[in-house]
Amino acid sequence: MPKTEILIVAPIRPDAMAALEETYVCHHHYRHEDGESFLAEVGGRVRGAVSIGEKGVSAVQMDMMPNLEIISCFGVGVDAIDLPAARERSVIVTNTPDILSEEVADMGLALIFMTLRGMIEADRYVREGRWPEGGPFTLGRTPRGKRLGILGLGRIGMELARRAETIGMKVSYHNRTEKPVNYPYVADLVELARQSDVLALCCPGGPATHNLVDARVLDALGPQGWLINIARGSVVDEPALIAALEGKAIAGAGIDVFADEPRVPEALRQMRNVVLQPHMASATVETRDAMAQLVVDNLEAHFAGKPVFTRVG
Ligand code: NAP
Ligand code: 8YV
Repeated sequence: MPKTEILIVAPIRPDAMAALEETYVCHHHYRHEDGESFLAEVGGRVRGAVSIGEKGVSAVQMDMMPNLEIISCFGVGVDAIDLPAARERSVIVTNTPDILSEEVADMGLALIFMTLRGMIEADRYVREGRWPEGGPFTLGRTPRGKRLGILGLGRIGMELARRAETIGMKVSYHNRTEKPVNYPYVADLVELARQSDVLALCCPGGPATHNLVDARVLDALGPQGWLINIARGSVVDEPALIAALEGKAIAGAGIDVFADEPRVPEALRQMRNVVLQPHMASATVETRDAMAQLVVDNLEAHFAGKPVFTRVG
């Protein structure tokens, strides 16, 4: 029987790629400068696509793959996939929830520490040999006793909440709907920011959350407040964030995700009260391997005529 043909929008982990190569004819979209011409050439034969959170699959690309049955996404966030277009075309979309939640929450906690304790700046202080002359480094702030507001108390938000509790933070949250949890629910995001010392973003990206964190939210967070973003860059009005940091309307920020990745505004890169990470909250060998295996498993289940493991929607 001829092998099923799939599109690889972006490569995933080596073992998973080897498994995909063995089972399918893989068309490597990312290897082609002119991806559209490449898709025009192979798209008609493609029945499955592997993509990653940052790249997704557009409606135009789906149109170029009229026999597409499934998009298996490496990542839990599917905001880059045109979901309505997939639904219209009866294309199944799968993602990689749960298995990355703890890793991503760890990054949230690490960003809280690194930001409040000024650890990256302190590291520079030592490396640049400024310690002998400069003496003790500027004191940081403790997270203990501080109020953590979580925007998006889902799988990742809950893991962050648990971690924050263990270091003595007081957690409250905002979602569109209240959850049966012991953390106080705040129905209004501006109010949550007002009641928080640290505001951590853990919600999905996409149109519903676009620029949800704007100047009003940042003003409410206030000059003693920190913003942590492990969600998506699109959730924050980035120019407003830069203005808030420059004007000391907030104290600092720890940011893993940006509006136009991998480009990060020069202004943010120059700030000393900001900790920046290159979208790597889930980026450990163990977690990325588990995510990649789930991508493979979802494809395998689908093409074996079985239900997929983690269908979106
Ligand atoms: P999840 O379990 O679906 O949780 C999302 C939470 O956000 C839910 O509690 C949801 O509650 C809330 N939410 C959704 N839309 C909202 C809105 N418009 N306003 C307020 N709250 C809203 O998702 P998850 O698995 O925790 O993942 C969350 C997101 O983290 C992903 O979608 C992805 O963008 C991001 N992520 C980032 C990285 C990274 O590398 N930095 C890694 C993994 C995931 P309601 O439905 O009640 O509103
Ligand atoms: C990954 C993510 O960076 O799961 C997500 O939504 O953003 C991250 O885990 C990405 O999807 C894989 O490149």
